[in-house]
Amino acid sequence: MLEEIYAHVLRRNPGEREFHQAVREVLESLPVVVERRPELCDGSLLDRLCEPERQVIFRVPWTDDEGRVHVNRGFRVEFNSALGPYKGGLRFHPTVNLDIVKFLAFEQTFKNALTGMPIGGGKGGSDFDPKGRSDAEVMRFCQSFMTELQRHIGEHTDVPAGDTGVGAREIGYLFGQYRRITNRFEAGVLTGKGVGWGGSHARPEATGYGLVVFTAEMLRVRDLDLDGMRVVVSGSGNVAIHAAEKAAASGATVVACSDSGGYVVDEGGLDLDLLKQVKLTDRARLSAYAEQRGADAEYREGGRVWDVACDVALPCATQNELDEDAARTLIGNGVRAVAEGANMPTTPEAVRALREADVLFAPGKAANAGGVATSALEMQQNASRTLWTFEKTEDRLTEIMKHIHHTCHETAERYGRPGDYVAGANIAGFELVGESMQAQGII
Ligand code: NDP
Ligand code: 2IT
Repeated sequence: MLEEIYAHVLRRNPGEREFHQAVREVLESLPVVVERRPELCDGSLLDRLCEPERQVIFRVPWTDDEGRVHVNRGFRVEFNSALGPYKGGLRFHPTVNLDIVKFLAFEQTFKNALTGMPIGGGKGGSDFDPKGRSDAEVMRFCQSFMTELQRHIGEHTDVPAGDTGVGAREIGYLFGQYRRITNRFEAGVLTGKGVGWGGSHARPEATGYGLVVFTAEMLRVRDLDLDGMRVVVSGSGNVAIHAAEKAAASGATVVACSDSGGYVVDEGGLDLDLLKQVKLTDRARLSAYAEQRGADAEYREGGRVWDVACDVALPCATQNELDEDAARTLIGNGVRAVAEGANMPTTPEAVRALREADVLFAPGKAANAGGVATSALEMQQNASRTLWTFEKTEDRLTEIMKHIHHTCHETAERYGRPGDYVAGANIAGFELVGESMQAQGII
C-alpha cells in the first residue's frame, strides 16, 4: 500500500525531486505503523497527508534602484492544518520553486507536530535573490510580495516567519505592509518580529540553540558530552551562527563554518562576534572573516567543509549539502554525531552510511524544531499581549527540545527501531497529525 501511495505521489508531482525525497523518507518509516495500527493508516488518510490543502503561486513585480522592473514568483504552500493554523517560514533564494516549497511544507507538518504546539504546516517564499540588493530594493520587494500574500494569511489562518534569506529586516518590511493594508496591528500574523513590536526574545537564537540542546541529549544517551569536542557547522547564517554559539558555550570548539563561496578553518575556535559582524551585520562574504581574523583563520575558496575532521557535524546551510562521499569522509575522521540544523541537508545515501557506521544521526524535523517552537511561543505571547524574559523563553525552548528528543527516542524504541531518530521522528509526527486528521473526518 505504501508503494502505491508513493507511486501516486510520483505521478501527480512529476519532476519534483526534493518533494519526492521528503515523502519517501516519511513513508519508508511507516511499514511498522501500518502493521500495528492499520486503522490509522488507511489509504485515504495517507493520500490526503501527501497532498497540500492549498498551493498559492503569484507574480511579484518590483522596481530596482535604477527604475528597472523585475518580476519574481511568490509561493505559499498550506500543507496541513489539522493541528492548528499553517505555520512555517518564507525563503528568499534563487533556487526557490514549487518543489522546494512543497518539500519544506511537508517536512514542516511533522516538525510542528513534534513540538507539541498547536500549529499546522506550511511554507512559502520566492526566487528573489536578496544578495547585493539595497535595503530600499528589499523593502519594495517585500511590500509587493505582501500585497498578494496578505489575502492568504492571518493569525488564525496561516502564520509565516523567516527562513533562508528572510530575517528580521524582511519580517519588518512584511509586517509593516500587512499592517498598512489591513489596518490592523495583528501581531500574531507573522513571527520573528523585533522585540519592540511583538517579537519574542530568543527567537533569532532558537533554531541553533535548540539544535545543540537536541545534540547534547542525543550524545548523553551514549554517555558522551559536547564539552571538549570539535564541532564543524556548515553555513554561516542565522542557524549556523547560533548553533556555533551554543556549542561553544557548552565547551565545544567550533573549528569551521562555510558559506556558498567557501569555508573557513579556525583551529582555536571561531570568533563568533566577528562572524556575526561579517555575515549578519555587513552581509559580506566569509572570506572577509578570514581577512579580518588574520593568521588564526584559513579561508578555502570552494571546497567542502566536511573535509575538516570533527566529532560533531552540524549541517546548517541547505538541502542535500552532505552527500555519501562527505559522510564517508566524516566517518573516516571519527565523527560521533551528525545533527541537521538545515532542512533535509543530508542525502538518503549519506544517512544510510552514517547509520551503518553507528554514527548518531538527528533528522532536521526533530533537531531544528526549536525555531518554529519558539515562533509558537511568540504567538502565545502575542495572544496574551505579554513579553517573556529571554531566560523564561530559553527555558521553555530547552524543555521543548528535550521533550522532542524523548519523544523520538521513545517512539523508535516502542516500534522496534532503537536509536533510529529518523524513524522515531517520522512515526511520532505521523501519529500526531494522523490521529487529528482522522478525528476531523474526510476533508
Ligand atoms: P540564512 O539565510 O540565515 O543562512 C543560510 C546560510 O547557508 C548562509 O551562510 C548561506 O551562504 C548558506 N547557503 C545557502 N544556500 C547555500 C547553498 N546552496 N550552498 C552553500 N551554502 C548555502 O538561513 P538560515 O540560517 O535561516 O537557514 C539555513 C537552513 O536552516 C535552511 O535549510 C532553513 O530551511 C533551515 N532552518 C531555518 C530555521 C530558521 O529559524 N531560520 C528553522 C529551521 C530550519 P551565503 O551567505 O553565501 O548565502
Ligand atoms: O524551517 C523552519 O522550521 C523555519 N524556517 C521556522 C519556521 C517558523 O515558522 O518559525
